[in-house]
Amino acid sequence: MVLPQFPAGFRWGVSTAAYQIEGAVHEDGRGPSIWDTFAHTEGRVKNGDTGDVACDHYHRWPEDVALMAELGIDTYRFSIAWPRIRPTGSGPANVAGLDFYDRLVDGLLERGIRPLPTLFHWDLPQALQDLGGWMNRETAFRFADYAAVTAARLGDRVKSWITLNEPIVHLSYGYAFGMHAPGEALMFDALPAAHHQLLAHGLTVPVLRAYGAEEILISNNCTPVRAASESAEDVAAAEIYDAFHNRLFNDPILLGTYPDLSAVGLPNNPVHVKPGDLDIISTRIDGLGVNYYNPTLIAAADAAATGLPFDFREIEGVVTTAFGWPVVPEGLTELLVGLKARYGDALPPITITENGCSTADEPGVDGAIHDVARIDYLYAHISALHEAMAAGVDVRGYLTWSLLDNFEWAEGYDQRFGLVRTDFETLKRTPKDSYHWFQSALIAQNKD
Ligand code: IFM
Repeated sequence: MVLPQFPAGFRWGVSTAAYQIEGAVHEDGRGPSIWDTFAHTEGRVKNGDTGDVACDHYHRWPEDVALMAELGIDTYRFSIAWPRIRPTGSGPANVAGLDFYDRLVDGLLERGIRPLPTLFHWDLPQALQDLGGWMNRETAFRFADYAAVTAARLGDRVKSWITLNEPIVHLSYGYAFGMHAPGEALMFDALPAAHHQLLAHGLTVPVLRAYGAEEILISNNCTPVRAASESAEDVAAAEIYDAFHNRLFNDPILLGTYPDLSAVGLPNNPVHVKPGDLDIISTRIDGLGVNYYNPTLIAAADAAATGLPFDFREIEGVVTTAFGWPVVPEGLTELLVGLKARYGDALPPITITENGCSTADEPGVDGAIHDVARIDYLYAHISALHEAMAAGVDVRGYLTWSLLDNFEWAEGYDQRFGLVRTDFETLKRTPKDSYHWFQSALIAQNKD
């Protein structure tokens, strides 16, 4: 399975997130985050798993960086734990927390790997949640403060930043439906948490530039939305879902406007949007991070029964991952071509900041992990990405989720997304077959 050739300078990498891999939750002055609280609340996470130890990356990062160097990637996307830097969400910075990321950044640069930190991957300091979390407008300003102290320390070496990871997932799972921390089930009343995340993003862009950032992105989870039938009801429901999942976070940033949500009875000028906010939110960025996993099939729903104006339908006739997610590589081409059609010149260059699959892989009798399904998945999705580029979409890099099997949020340690197996008893890392395949693919890409 030989990949098509990508342009010189195309970036290849892996992505991770702090709470999912670091562990060491009580070390060096780190404060509690909403995920510590949530995971330690009975019944919230499968098997009672927590991120207390995770992959112990906090201590084993040199081994992990060595694995990345051996893999041959040029970019590593990780997240910085806000509660390590500002343990109570505001007040003085925790120097030991900054020291950790300082060492990691130096370790990456020594190996020729570009650090690409995300400033928020869902681990809000619990102290800020106690004041309302993202429902409170003030959190946006606390985020910009935290970004400033972090960039002041790392900005001489870190030139590329991601502000937020998947604000739609944090909004919907965390604040609307309650399946993730902080566990609020506010349904449409959660919308201020969307706006305040967007405001945090916009406020942070000039802060990062002031500390030397050359490239600023946001990572949005995007899905091509398909209607379950051609009926006017299903098509209208699919449009509403598209507005929520994709446009709620892309439109304000790229166009400076919110999608029209009046079809579900929501006001177009809600009180939480203050004059001038959309100008801040639409401050120019240098790239859009796209996290793609699968398309979504939508039918009309009886809102009175479910509380939602759309119904999720299964995509039939396709392979699924261990998570049960449909594997639809051409959905990535469809998504990227669709983004280009929707935003035109307003669309900055794209980096795929996440794409990958969970597989139920166990070591074979030979001790190796033959995760053929992941190799098939990666090959097909990277090829689909190449097709989108051939169709004129400007894509600059591909980062797979994830380097290591890790803490998969409410699923605990049950879903394995890594190129490298983590034994959660011994914390031993074992590169899987997909790691070796990706390594050979990168050698082939870089042969000239
Ligand atoms: O593990 C998550 C990640 O934190 C955010 N994007 C999706 C991944 C797989 O569910």
